[in-house]
Amino acid sequence: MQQYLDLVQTILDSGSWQENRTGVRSISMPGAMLRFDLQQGFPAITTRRLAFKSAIGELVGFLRASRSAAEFRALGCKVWDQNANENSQWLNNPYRSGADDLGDIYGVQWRQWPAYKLLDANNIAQIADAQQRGFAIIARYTENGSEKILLYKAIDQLRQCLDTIINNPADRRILFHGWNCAELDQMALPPCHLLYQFLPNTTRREISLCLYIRSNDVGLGTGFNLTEGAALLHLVGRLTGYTPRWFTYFIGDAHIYESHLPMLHEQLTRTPMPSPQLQISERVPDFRITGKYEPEWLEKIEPSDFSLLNYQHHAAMTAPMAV
Ligand code: UFP
Repeated sequence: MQQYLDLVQTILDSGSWQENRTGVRSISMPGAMLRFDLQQGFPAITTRRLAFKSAIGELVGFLRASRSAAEFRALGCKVWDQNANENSQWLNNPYRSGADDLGDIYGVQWRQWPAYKLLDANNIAQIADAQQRGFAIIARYTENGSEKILLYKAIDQLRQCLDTIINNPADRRILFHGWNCAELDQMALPPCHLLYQFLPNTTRREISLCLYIRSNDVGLGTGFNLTEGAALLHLVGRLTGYTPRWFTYFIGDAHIYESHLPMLHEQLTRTPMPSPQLQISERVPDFRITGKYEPEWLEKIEPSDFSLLNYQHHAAMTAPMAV
């Protein structure tokens, strides 16, 4: 994980101080990229202890479209508690439905992106096409003398990605997006990691992932987000019969909060240790062994299905999260 330390050093050397909504200043740098060959190991931070179980719990919550901090806690991840129950903007948001509610965050968009179509009632071809794609008619009304039909569908973007990896792996459109502009006002936090693109290589039976993060807290967030992205790529590879290979991680605003500086300065004095390996439990079917495509494992997966083998790391350290 020298790459992580290099990123920290580059931000310290070339970034500049910026104010932001959290009230904790940060040193920020526009644009950064990390790239990992997952065949060389799992991109776990080793210069302090990674909260692996918490990161995996969060990923599993996203896979289940969780929208409650209580659900994340039950999965072993406490990072949403503050955003659900202490973030004053969210507490006053009319869409918040009570304690622990997070709104339509990440997983809701990944698995249930709400999609509406408003069509002219006399356009039979469009209506038939939409229905064939799973849209259901939810209302009819007349506007200026012409009849309109409103249709709705919750789009499972992640499931569609897996289906395409199986049925049309040459496709260059295998991606899912978290940035639903129409619903940003209904989320405790607009998504940071927001664009995931899968790139299967049928010749080598390898699959890669490009992930774009608009805003990344390099002290606390990056280690977490790297773990989740790499674990997701491993899981998608298992369910579709591909070996996970390149994980490319793009950051828009790469920043270090002032309160994280002592922790990161200490990490820079430490020598990274060899990367661990990720193991997904045997109960999760390997497409290459069973020959059966079982995407329902996206919801059946449990945090305990992921383990980190041979994880060596320096002493644990922590710093406060800026909320
Ligand atoms: N943040 C991350 N990764 C995440 C996540 C949040 O780094 O997965 F959900 C950090 C980035 C930033 C803050 O420091 O949380 C979000 O604030 P903003 O929306 O103002 O960018």
